Amino acid sequence: MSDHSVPEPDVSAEHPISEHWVWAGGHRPAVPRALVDAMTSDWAPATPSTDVHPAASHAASRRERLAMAFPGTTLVIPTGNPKVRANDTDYRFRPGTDFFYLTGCVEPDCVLVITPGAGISHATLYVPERRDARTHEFFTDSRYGELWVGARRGVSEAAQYYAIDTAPLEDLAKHLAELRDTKMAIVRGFDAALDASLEASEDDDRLAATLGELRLVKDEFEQRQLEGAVAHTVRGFADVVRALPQALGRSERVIEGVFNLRARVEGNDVGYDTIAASGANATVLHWTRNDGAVRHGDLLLLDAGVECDQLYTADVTRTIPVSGTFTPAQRRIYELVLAAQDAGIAAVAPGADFADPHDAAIRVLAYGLAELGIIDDPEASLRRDRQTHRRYTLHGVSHMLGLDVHDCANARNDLYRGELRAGYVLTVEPGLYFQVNDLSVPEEYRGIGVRIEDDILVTADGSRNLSAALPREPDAIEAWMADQWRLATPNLGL
Ligand SMILES: [Mn+2]
Repeated sequence: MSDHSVPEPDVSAEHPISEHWVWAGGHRPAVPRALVDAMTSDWAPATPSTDVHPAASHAASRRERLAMAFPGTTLVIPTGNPKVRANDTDYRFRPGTDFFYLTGCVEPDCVLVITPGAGISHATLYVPERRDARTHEFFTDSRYGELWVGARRGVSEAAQYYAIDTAPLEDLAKHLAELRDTKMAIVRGFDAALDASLEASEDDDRLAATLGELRLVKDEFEQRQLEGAVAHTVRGFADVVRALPQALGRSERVIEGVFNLRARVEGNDVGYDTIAASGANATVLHWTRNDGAVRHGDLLLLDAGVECDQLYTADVTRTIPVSGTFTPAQRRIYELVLAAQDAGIAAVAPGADFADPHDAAIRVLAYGLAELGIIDDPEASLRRDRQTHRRYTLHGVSHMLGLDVHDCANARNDLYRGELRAGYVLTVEPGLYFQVNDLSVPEEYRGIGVRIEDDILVTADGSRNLSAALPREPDAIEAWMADQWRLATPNLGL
């Protein structure tokens, strides 16, 4: 017997709402209109916040500086859309870096548009309308509905918090169409629909480059954020040392998990996948599988950084003996890399060339490799047309650091690789990597990988090592590890 008082669902993607039903999408059954009505009524309105984003004034001046480089041009900077991890679940959203730099906004799908004006440019942040209890999506949309994902800032809340004019995202296409006759440039690669809707312009590349170049100098707000990210990272390294006894005989995942816990507790996340490489895995540059065994007698190479809540990331590497004591062979290689890093750090100063720390560190490594009998003639190896030491040094010594771990990548080469200026932050991270099956290396060194990496701020009169709180000298590392083990060991329940 059927109940003829219940109408059949008569909704679809094309007609998502009817008198009796609301379409819920996918395999989900249609939702009764009566339930939607009940779910979207009798909610107290949220109290408007009076908070303003801590970097709002910095973001405004960044927008102004950017606009000055593009007179008469409309600039379109999207943040990007959620990315699918599996079927209907997304990765946690991380805003596009240039967009975030210019707004501080972390909501997905938003687009910043800067239009030229008479003398002064005008910025508008296009924001999706809220799916709060005034809309049926509040309950029927599990990706955006606020019942499912929590309240977010809509058009009016974003205007208040980011101190910028806002407009509904739904109006963007119409507004861009009205600007069709002006020159336009867009940051490509973030929003496929927008990319397709705007004609490619030679200013697109220049816009990306200019943003990379603006981001080279870190203002005081950014420097404080980087200092915070480094401080959290230092704590994460100490956490790892304290947890080492429990990692012994288990996998590098214990190391990764302990560090990443600190990253989530203190910051937004890790700034990049943690490299927790024990033993010969340390010779694999991008070892992020972290599923190898942690053994007594190994060196552990940990390359990890906390990304703070304002998305600036540290990038620090330490190579430490799992047992708490370096073997003589490990110490010999370690001290060589340390000497190279000292020479690299000493070369960081305003007016120096970007390549100076690299050249200084690599020179030390080449001479050290010759002393170890691994290469014959360091001066010959250092010649541009030989470079044989690179079999063991593998990578460059420095990159810029900021919102992206490899920051300012779109800056033009002559500026990125040009003169260092006060406010730049770069890593100095020489390493030596002796593959486990490298017959050109004495047997006692095979399987040893050492990298030491610090984050260096260029100051008006020299440089400051932001990560100096983490010991680098081998004796200091051994003493620091012993100190950590005297403290209570965290019980990971493993
Ligand atoms: Mn690095």
